[in-house]
Amino acid sequence: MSEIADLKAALIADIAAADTLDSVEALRVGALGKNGVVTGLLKTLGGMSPDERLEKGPPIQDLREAVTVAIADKKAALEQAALDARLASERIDMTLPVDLGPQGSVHPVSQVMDELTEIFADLGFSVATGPEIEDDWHNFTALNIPETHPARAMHDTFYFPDLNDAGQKMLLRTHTSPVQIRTMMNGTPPPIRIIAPGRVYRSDSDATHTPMFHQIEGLVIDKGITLGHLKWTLETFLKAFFEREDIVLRLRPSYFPFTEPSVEVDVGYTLTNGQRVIGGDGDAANGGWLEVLGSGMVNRKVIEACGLDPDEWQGFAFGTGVDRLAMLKYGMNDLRAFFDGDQRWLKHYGFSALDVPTLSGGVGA
Ligand code: 2U9
Repeated sequence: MSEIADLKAALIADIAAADTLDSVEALRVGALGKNGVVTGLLKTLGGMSPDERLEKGPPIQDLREAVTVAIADKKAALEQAALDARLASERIDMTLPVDLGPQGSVHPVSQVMDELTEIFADLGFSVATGPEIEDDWHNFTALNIPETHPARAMHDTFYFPDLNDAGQKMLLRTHTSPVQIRTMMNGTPPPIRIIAPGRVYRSDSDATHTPMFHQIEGLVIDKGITLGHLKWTLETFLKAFFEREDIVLRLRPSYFPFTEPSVEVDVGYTLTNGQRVIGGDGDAANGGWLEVLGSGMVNRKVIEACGLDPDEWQGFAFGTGVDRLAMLKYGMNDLRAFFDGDQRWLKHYGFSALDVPTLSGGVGA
Protein backbone atom coordinates (compact mmCIF):
# COMPACT_ATOMS: atom_id res chain seq x y z
CA MET A 1 0.00 0.00 0.00
CA SER A 2 2.65 2.46 0.94
CA GLU A 3 4.19 1.89 -2.51
CA ILE A 4 1.00 3.26 -4.11
CA ALA A 5 0.82 6.12 -1.62
CA ASP A 6 4.44 6.99 -2.38
CA LEU A 7 3.79 6.81 -6.13
CA LYS A 8 0.75 9.07 -5.71
CA ALA A 9 2.74 11.61 -3.67
CA ALA A 10 5.58 11.58 -6.23
CA LEU A 11 3.25 11.99 -9.24
CA ILE A 12 1.22 14.77 -7.58
CA ALA A 13 4.47 16.57 -6.67
CA ASP A 14 5.77 16.24 -10.27
CA ILE A 15 2.49 17.57 -11.65
CA ALA A 16 2.53 20.49 -9.20
CA ALA A 17 6.09 21.35 -10.26
CA ALA A 18 5.38 21.20 -14.01
CA ASP A 19 5.45 24.67 -15.53
CA THR A 20 4.62 24.03 -19.18
CA LEU A 21 1.75 22.32 -20.97
CA ASP A 22 4.30 20.04 -22.70
CA SER A 23 5.71 18.80 -19.40
CA VAL A 24 2.18 18.17 -18.05
CA GLU A 25 1.44 16.17 -21.19
CA ALA A 26 4.65 14.15 -20.73
CA LEU A 27 3.59 13.36 -17.14
CA ARG A 28 0.13 12.34 -18.32
CA VAL A 29 1.59 9.94 -20.90
CA GLY A 30 4.04 8.57 -18.27
CA ALA A 31 1.19 7.90 -15.78
CA LEU A 32 -2.02 7.37 -17.72
CA GLY A 33 -0.80 6.59 -21.26
CA LYS A 34 -0.91 3.09 -22.81
CA ASN A 35 2.36 2.12 -21.15
CA GLY A 36 1.98 4.52 -18.19
CA VAL A 37 2.78 3.50 -14.63
CA VAL A 38 -0.80 3.94 -13.37
CA THR A 39 -2.17 2.10 -16.41
CA GLY A 40 0.28 -0.74 -15.60
CA LEU A 41 -1.11 -0.96 -12.05
CA LEU A 42 -4.69 -0.96 -13.38
CA LYS A 43 -3.78 -3.85 -15.69
CA THR A 44 -2.58 -5.97 -12.70
CA LEU A 45 -6.15 -5.92 -11.30
CA GLY A 46 -7.26 -8.34 -14.05
CA GLY A 47 -4.91 -11.07 -12.82
CA MET A 48 -5.89 -10.80 -9.12
CA SER A 49 -8.23 -13.00 -7.13
CA PRO A 50 -11.52 -11.30 -6.13
CA ASP A 51 -10.33 -10.85 -2.52
CA GLU A 52 -7.02 -9.34 -3.57
CA ARG A 53 -8.80 -7.06 -6.10
CA LEU A 54 -11.17 -5.94 -3.32
CA GLU A 55 -8.20 -4.96 -1.22
CA LYS A 56 -5.86 -3.43 -3.85
CA GLY A 57 -8.46 -2.12 -6.32
CA PRO A 58 -9.66 0.99 -4.42
CA PRO A 59 -6.23 2.56 -3.78
CA ILE A 60 -5.21 1.99 -7.42
CA GLN A 61 -8.51 3.52 -8.68
CA ASP A 62 -8.00 6.39 -6.21
CA LEU A 63 -4.48 6.89 -7.60
CA ARG A 64 -5.84 7.09 -11.15
CA GLU A 65 -8.56 9.53 -10.10
CA ALA A 66 -6.16 11.78 -8.17
CA VAL A 67 -3.58 11.88 -11.00
CA THR A 68 -6.31 12.57 -13.64
CA VAL A 69 -7.75 15.44 -11.60
CA ALA A 70 -4.31 16.89 -10.80
CA ILE A 71 -3.32 16.85 -14.50
CA ALA A 72 -6.62 18.45 -15.59
CA ASP A 73 -6.33 21.17 -12.93
CA LYS A 74 -2.72 21.87 -13.82
CA LYS A 75 -3.54 22.09 -17.54
CA ALA A 76 -6.41 24.49 -16.86
CA ALA A 77 -4.20 26.64 -14.62
CA LEU A 78 -1.39 26.81 -17.20
CA GLU A 79 -3.86 27.62 -20.02
CA GLN A 80 -5.43 30.39 -17.91
CA ALA A 81 -1.98 31.80 -17.12
CA ALA A 82 -1.10 31.78 -20.85
CA LEU A 83 -4.37 33.58 -21.66
CA ASP A 84 -3.80 36.16 -18.92
CA ALA A 85 -0.28 36.81 -20.22
CA ARG A 86 -1.61 37.23 -23.77
CA LEU A 87 -4.39 39.59 -22.67
CA ALA A 88 -1.90 41.68 -20.71
CA SER A 89 0.58 41.90 -23.60
CA GLU A 90 -2.07 42.51 -26.30
CA ARG A 91 -4.09 45.13 -24.41
CA ILE A 92 -5.09 48.05 -26.66
CA ASP A 93 -4.37 51.52 -25.37
CA MET A 94 -7.53 53.36 -26.39
CA THR A 95 -6.00 56.70 -25.41
CA LEU A 96 -3.32 56.53 -28.14
CA PRO A 97 -4.06 59.00 -30.98
CA VAL A 98 -4.94 57.08 -34.17
CA ASP A 99 -3.35 57.79 -37.53
CA LEU A 100 -6.41 58.00 -39.78
CA GLY A 101 -4.39 58.08 -43.00
CA PRO A 102 -5.53 60.15 -45.97
CA GLN A 103 -9.20 61.18 -45.64
CA GLY A 104 -11.53 61.62 -48.59
CA SER A 105 -14.16 64.34 -48.56
CA VAL A 106 -17.56 65.02 -50.08
CA HIS A 107 -17.19 67.37 -53.05
CA PRO A 108 -19.13 70.65 -52.62
CA VAL A 109 -21.20 69.81 -55.72
CA SER A 110 -22.26 66.46 -54.22
CA GLN A 111 -22.95 68.16 -50.91
CA VAL A 112 -25.16 70.83 -52.50
CA MET A 113 -26.90 68.23 -54.71
CA ASP A 114 -27.77 66.32 -51.53
CA GLU A 115 -28.96 69.46 -49.76
CA LEU A 116 -31.19 70.37 -52.73
CA THR A 117 -32.56 66.85 -53.02
CA GLU A 118 -33.40 66.82 -49.33
CA ILE A 119 -35.13 70.21 -49.40
CA PHE A 120 -37.25 69.31 -52.43
CA ALA A 121 -38.00 65.84 -51.02
CA ASP A 122 -39.54 67.64 -48.02
CA LEU A 123 -41.71 69.60 -50.48
CA GLY A 124 -42.94 66.39 -52.15
CA PHE A 125 -40.63 66.34 -55.19
CA SER A 126 -38.98 63.13 -56.36
CA VAL A 127 -35.73 62.86 -58.31
CA ALA A 128 -35.85 62.10 -62.04
CA THR A 129 -32.83 61.26 -64.20
CA GLY A 130 -32.20 60.74 -67.90
CA PRO A 131 -29.49 60.31 -70.54
CA GLU A 132 -26.67 62.83 -70.94
CA ILE A 133 -26.44 61.96 -74.66
CA GLU A 134 -29.70 63.26 -76.09
CA ASP A 135 -31.39 63.73 -79.43
CA ASP A 136 -32.25 67.08 -80.87
CA TRP A 137 -36.00 66.63 -80.33
CA HIS A 138 -35.89 66.03 -76.55
CA ASN A 139 -33.23 68.69 -75.92
CA PHE A 140 -34.66 71.43 -78.16
CA THR A 141 -37.73 70.86 -80.34
CA ALA A 142 -40.04 69.56 -77.58
CA LEU A 143 -39.05 72.59 -75.50
CA ASN A 144 -40.32 74.99 -78.17
CA ILE A 145 -36.82 75.60 -79.51
CA PRO A 146 -37.17 74.73 -83.22
CA GLU A 147 -34.19 74.34 -85.57
CA THR A 148 -34.13 78.01 -86.54
CA HIS A 149 -34.57 79.37 -83.01
CA PRO A 150 -31.78 81.77 -81.88
CA ALA A 151 -31.78 80.07 -78.43
CA ARG A 152 -29.99 77.12 -80.07
CA ALA A 153 -26.99 79.31 -80.78
CA MET A 154 -26.99 80.52 -77.14
CA HIS A 155 -26.62 76.97 -75.89
CA ASP A 156 -23.17 76.38 -77.53
CA THR A 157 -24.07 72.77 -78.12
CA PHE A 158 -21.62 69.85 -78.46
CA TYR A 159 -23.00 67.84 -81.40
CA PHE A 160 -21.99 64.28 -82.35
CA PRO A 161 -20.85 63.81 -85.96
CA ASP A 162 -23.43 61.10 -86.78
CA LEU A 163 -27.22 61.18 -86.85
CA ASN A 164 -29.25 58.58 -84.93
CA ASP A 165 -31.35 55.88 -86.66
CA ALA A 166 -34.31 58.28 -86.89
CA GLY A 167 -32.09 60.80 -88.74
CA GLN A 168 -31.88 63.15 -85.75
CA LYS A 169 -28.82 65.09 -84.59
CA MET A 170 -27.33 63.68 -81.37
CA LEU A 171 -25.79 65.94 -78.74
CA LEU A 172 -24.63 66.28 -75.14
CA ARG A 173 -27.65 67.69 -73.33
CA THR A 174 -27.34 71.43 -72.75
CA HIS A 175 -29.80 71.40 -69.83
CA THR A 176 -31.65 68.75 -67.79
CA SER A 177 -35.00 69.81 -69.34
CA PRO A 178 -35.16 66.68 -71.59
CA VAL A 179 -35.50 64.65 -68.37
CA GLN A 180 -38.79 66.47 -67.67
CA ILE A 181 -39.91 65.96 -71.28
CA ARG A 182 -39.26 62.21 -70.93
CA THR A 183 -41.11 62.13 -67.58
CA MET A 184 -44.16 63.87 -69.06
CA MET A 185 -44.15 61.40 -71.97
CA ASN A 186 -43.58 58.20 -69.99
CA GLY A 187 -47.29 57.42 -69.81
CA THR A 188 -47.74 58.12 -66.10
CA PRO A 189 -50.50 60.73 -65.91
CA PRO A 190 -49.95 63.98 -63.92
CA PRO A 191 -49.73 65.30 -61.25
CA ILE A 192 -45.95 65.48 -61.63
CA ARG A 193 -43.58 66.94 -59.04
CA ILE A 194 -39.98 66.25 -59.95
CA ILE A 195 -36.51 67.67 -59.77
CA ALA A 196 -33.91 66.76 -62.39
CA PRO A 197 -30.36 67.23 -61.11
CA GLY A 198 -27.36 66.33 -63.24
CA ARG A 199 -24.47 67.17 -65.56
CA VAL A 200 -25.02 69.37 -68.59
CA TYR A 201 -22.62 70.45 -71.34
CA ARG A 202 -21.97 73.69 -73.20
CA SER A 203 -18.93 74.73 -75.22
CA ASP A 204 -17.85 77.56 -72.93
CA SER A 205 -14.89 78.12 -70.59
CA ASP A 206 -13.89 81.00 -68.31
CA ALA A 207 -13.93 81.82 -64.56
CA THR A 208 -17.72 81.45 -64.41
CA HIS A 209 -18.29 78.84 -67.16
CA THR A 210 -17.00 75.27 -67.60
CA PRO A 211 -17.82 72.96 -70.53
CA MET A 212 -19.53 70.62 -68.08
CA PHE A 213 -21.53 71.97 -65.16
CA HIS A 214 -24.37 70.86 -62.93
CA GLN A 215 -27.95 71.94 -63.11
CA ILE A 216 -31.02 71.24 -61.14
CA GLU A 217 -34.39 71.85 -62.71
CA GLY A 218 -37.83 71.40 -61.20
CA LEU A 219 -41.19 70.75 -62.77
CA VAL A 220 -44.71 70.73 -61.38
CA ILE A 221 -47.66 69.72 -63.58
CA ASP A 222 -51.13 69.64 -62.05
CA LYS A 223 -54.52 71.32 -62.32
CA GLY A 224 -54.84 75.02 -61.44
CA ILE A 225 -51.13 75.70 -60.91
CA THR A 226 -50.29 79.42 -60.81
CA LEU A 227 -47.34 81.79 -60.50
CA GLY A 228 -48.26 82.00 -56.78
CA HIS A 229 -47.34 78.32 -56.33
CA LEU A 230 -44.05 78.97 -58.15
CA LYS A 231 -43.19 81.96 -55.97
CA TRP A 232 -44.00 80.15 -52.71
CA THR A 233 -41.99 77.07 -53.75
CA LEU A 234 -38.91 79.09 -54.72
CA GLU A 235 -39.08 81.26 -51.59
CA THR A 236 -39.42 78.20 -49.34
CA PHE A 237 -36.57 76.48 -51.17
CA LEU A 238 -34.19 79.48 -50.99
CA LYS A 239 -34.88 80.05 -47.27
CA ALA A 240 -34.11 76.39 -46.55
CA PHE A 241 -31.02 76.34 -48.78
CA PHE A 242 -29.41 79.53 -47.44
CA GLU A 243 -30.64 78.65 -43.93
CA ARG A 244 -32.06 82.16 -43.37
CA GLU A 245 -35.56 83.48 -42.84
CA ASP A 246 -34.72 86.98 -44.12
CA ILE A 247 -34.42 85.91 -47.77
CA VAL A 248 -36.04 88.52 -50.06
CA LEU A 249 -36.92 87.57 -53.63
CA ARG A 250 -37.13 89.89 -56.61
CA LEU A 251 -38.97 88.47 -59.63
CA ARG A 252 -38.14 90.03 -62.99
CA PRO A 253 -39.96 89.35 -66.29
CA SER A 254 -37.76 87.41 -68.72
CA TYR A 255 -37.95 85.18 -71.76
CA PHE A 256 -37.37 81.44 -72.18
CA PRO A 257 -38.93 79.52 -75.07
CA PHE A 258 -40.17 76.76 -72.72
CA THR A 259 -41.94 79.01 -70.20
CA GLU A 260 -44.59 81.73 -70.64
CA PRO A 261 -44.53 83.98 -68.73
CA SER A 262 -40.88 83.61 -67.73
CA VAL A 263 -39.42 84.99 -64.55
CA GLU A 264 -35.86 85.49 -63.39
CA VAL A 265 -35.37 85.34 -59.65
CA ASP A 266 -32.89 87.43 -57.68
CA VAL A 267 -32.17 87.23 -53.95
CA GLY A 268 -31.20 90.22 -51.85
CA TYR A 269 -27.76 90.38 -50.26
CA THR A 270 -26.29 92.68 -47.65
CA LEU A 271 -22.71 94.00 -47.77
CA THR A 272 -21.12 92.97 -44.47
CA ASN A 273 -17.40 93.83 -44.00
CA GLY A 274 -17.12 94.15 -47.78
CA GLN A 275 -18.60 90.65 -48.28
CA ARG A 276 -21.89 89.89 -50.02
CA VAL A 277 -23.96 87.98 -47.50
CA ILE A 278 -27.20 86.46 -48.84
CA GLY A 279 -30.21 87.82 -46.95
CA GLY A 280 -31.94 91.15 -46.45
CA ASP A 281 -33.55 93.64 -48.82
CA GLY A 282 -31.42 94.08 -51.93
CA ASP A 283 -32.79 97.64 -52.31
CA ALA A 284 -31.40 98.72 -48.90
CA ALA A 285 -28.45 101.16 -48.84
CA ASN A 286 -25.88 98.40 -48.21
CA GLY A 287 -27.73 95.82 -50.31
CA GLY A 288 -27.82 94.42 -53.84
CA TRP A 289 -29.40 91.64 -55.88
CA LEU A 290 -27.96 88.36 -57.20
CA GLU A 291 -29.66 86.31 -59.87
CA VAL A 292 -30.10 82.71 -58.64
CA LEU A 293 -32.83 81.06 -60.71
CA GLY A 294 -34.73 81.11 -64.00
CA SER A 295 -38.33 79.99 -63.98
CA GLY A 296 -41.81 80.39 -65.37
CA MET A 297 -45.13 78.79 -66.20
CA VAL A 298 -44.58 75.87 -68.58
CA ASN A 299 -45.36 77.00 -72.14
CA ARG A 300 -48.59 75.33 -73.34
CA LYS A 301 -46.75 74.35 -76.55
CA VAL A 302 -44.38 72.22 -74.41
CA ILE A 303 -47.28 70.56 -72.57
CA GLU A 304 -48.89 69.83 -75.95
CA ALA A 305 -45.64 68.45 -77.43
CA CYS A 306 -45.59 65.90 -74.61
CA GLY A 307 -49.08 64.67 -75.49
CA LEU A 308 -50.94 66.39 -72.60
CA ASP A 309 -53.89 68.78 -72.89
CA PRO A 310 -52.70 72.28 -71.83
CA ASP A 311 -56.32 73.29 -71.03
CA GLU A 312 -56.41 70.50 -68.44
CA TRP A 313 -52.84 70.59 -67.12
CA GLN A 314 -50.73 73.58 -66.15
CA GLY A 315 -47.44 73.85 -64.39
CA PHE A 316 -44.33 75.74 -63.48
CA ALA A 317 -40.65 74.99 -64.02
CA PHE A 318 -37.39 76.40 -62.77
CA GLY A 319 -33.70 75.87 -63.31
CA THR A 320 -30.46 76.85 -61.66
CA GLY A 321 -26.77 76.00 -61.65
CA VAL A 322 -25.74 73.76 -58.75
CA ASP A 323 -22.10 74.87 -58.95
CA ARG A 324 -23.14 78.53 -58.79
CA LEU A 325 -25.37 77.84 -55.76
CA ALA A 326 -22.44 76.07 -54.06
CA MET A 327 -20.18 79.08 -54.78
CA LEU A 328 -22.74 81.48 -53.29
CA LYS A 329 -23.40 79.43 -50.17
CA TYR A 330 -19.85 78.34 -49.39
CA GLY A 331 -17.90 81.37 -50.67
CA MET A 332 -15.85 80.07 -53.60
CA ASN A 333 -14.92 82.38 -56.45
CA ASP A 334 -13.54 80.33 -59.36
CA LEU A 335 -15.81 77.71 -60.91
CA ARG A 336 -12.89 75.98 -62.65
CA ALA A 337 -11.44 74.90 -59.27
CA PHE A 338 -14.49 72.63 -58.88
CA PHE A 339 -13.17 70.35 -61.59
CA ASP A 340 -9.36 70.61 -61.16
CA GLY A 341 -9.19 67.73 -58.65
CA ASP A 342 -6.68 69.69 -56.52
CA GLN A 343 -6.47 67.81 -53.20
CA ARG A 344 -5.70 71.01 -51.24
CA TRP A 345 -8.84 72.69 -52.57
CA LEU A 346 -10.92 69.59 -51.81
CA LYS A 347 -9.50 69.42 -48.29
CA HIS A 348 -10.39 73.07 -47.74
CA TYR A 349 -13.86 73.15 -49.30
CA GLY A 350 -14.88 69.46 -49.03
CA PHE A 351 -17.29 68.08 -46.44
CA SER A 352 -16.93 65.12 -44.11
CA ALA A 353 -18.97 62.10 -45.13
CA LEU A 354 -19.54 61.43 -41.43
CA ASP A 355 -20.69 64.91 -40.32
CA VAL A 356 -23.06 65.66 -43.10
CA PRO A 357 -26.52 64.23 -43.63
CA THR A 358 -26.60 62.97 -47.19
CA LEU A 359 -29.18 61.07 -49.15
CA SER A 360 -26.77 59.61 -51.67
CA GLY A 361 -24.08 58.46 -49.28
CA GLY A 362 -22.41 59.08 -45.96
CA VAL A 363 -23.62 58.07 -42.57
CA GLY A 364 -25.46 61.21 -41.66
CA ALA A 365 -25.37 63.19 -38.42
C1 2U9 B 1 -39.85 71.61 -69.15
C2 2U9 B 1 -40.46 72.84 -69.15
C3 2U9 B 1 -39.79 73.94 -68.68
C4 2U9 B 1 -36.73 74.85 -66.96
C5 2U9 B 1 -36.22 76.23 -66.75
C6 2U9 B 1 -34.82 77.92 -66.56
C7 2U9 B 1 -36.00 78.58 -66.57
C8 2U9 B 1 -33.51 78.58 -66.45
C9 2U9 B 1 -31.14 78.32 -66.36
C10 2U9 B 1 -30.69 78.71 -65.00
C11 2U9 B 1 -29.23 78.84 -64.98
C12 2U9 B 1 -30.17 77.29 -66.81
O1 2U9 B 1 -28.10 76.63 -65.40
S1 2U9 B 1 -28.65 77.70 -66.09
O2 2U9 B 1 -27.87 78.32 -67.10
N1 2U9 B 1 -32.44 77.80 -66.42
O3 2U9 B 1 -33.42 79.77 -66.41
N2 2U9 B 1 -34.94 76.58 -66.68
S2 2U9 B 1 -37.25 77.50 -66.67
O4 2U9 B 1 -37.90 74.92 -67.70
C13 2U9 B 1 -38.51 73.82 -68.18
C14 2U9 B 1 -37.91 72.59 -68.17
C15 2U9 B 1 -38.58 71.49 -68.66
C16 2U9 B 1 -40.56 70.41 -69.70
